[in-house]
Amino acid sequence: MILIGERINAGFKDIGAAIREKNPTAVEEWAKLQAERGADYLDVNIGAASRDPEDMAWLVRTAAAVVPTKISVDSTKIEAVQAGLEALDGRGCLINSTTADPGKLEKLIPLAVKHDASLLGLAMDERGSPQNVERRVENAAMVFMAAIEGGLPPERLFLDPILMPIKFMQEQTLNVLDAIEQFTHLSDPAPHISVGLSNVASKATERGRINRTFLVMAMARGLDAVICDVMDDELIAAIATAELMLNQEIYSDSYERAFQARRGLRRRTT
Ligand code: THG
Repeated sequence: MILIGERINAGFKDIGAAIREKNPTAVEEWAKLQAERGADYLDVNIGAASRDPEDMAWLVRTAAAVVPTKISVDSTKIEAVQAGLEALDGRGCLINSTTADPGKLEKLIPLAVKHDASLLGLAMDERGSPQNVERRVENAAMVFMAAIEGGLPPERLFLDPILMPIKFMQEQTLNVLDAIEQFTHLSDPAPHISVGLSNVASKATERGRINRTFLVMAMARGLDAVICDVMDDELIAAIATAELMLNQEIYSDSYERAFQARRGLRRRTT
């Protein structure tokens, strides 16, 4: 699994305040904590409240200064994405995200190519969030074809079927699982398939259990990347175990430690 740490997001109070005050402390701390837990990418999101691309440049620079981890530049605004990419030092990064909207594709695909970045495409379009499997597959296929034509190979493309809160849109959870499986048939090798995991448990009780259970089910259908709370040890253990079930890793009695070692995972002793 490709793990993308969700925590540097203005939706969290400490990060929102850090951005407003340009105080790097909380951002640096969460960058280090998530990197220590083996995150492959740090998702960096300035939130809906900020319109200023310079906020994204600051947030990316602040996180990237303290860890070598790749950055997922998360914004719906093209100007903010561009500012984030320009603030980076050429390390691998992920543009999060485009939609199937042709106006976005024609700007963001060349931007990904220019910066050697990967690109995440949400399976939605100008008409909004998809309510069924067919619309998700249609939008994902649109992103996929535009990416290939634009020079981005499947290995640099992530498709996101748009996971919604089970509390409010219960029937969409199953649609997301079906869409994931459909996405795996787009090409061989398939593009990466990713979700924003914590969406599913939004406003629910038992958030941890809902997140963990959905993730394992989604891995069985072909999910190979996830934006999630990498500090959740039970979630990480479930991922390590699911990788065994899917025959992606060889069984050993110490498979959890092997998983952690592969990721260079360290625990803080202080
Ligand atoms: N797809 C893609 N990118 C995404 C998402 C997605 N980026 C943002 C989001 N969705 C993924 N990140 C989060 C981060 C936090 C939460 C959910 C998704 C979250 N926050 C708490 C809540 O909503 O209850 C509130 C935070 C707090 O405790 O203050 O759950 O789907 N490509």
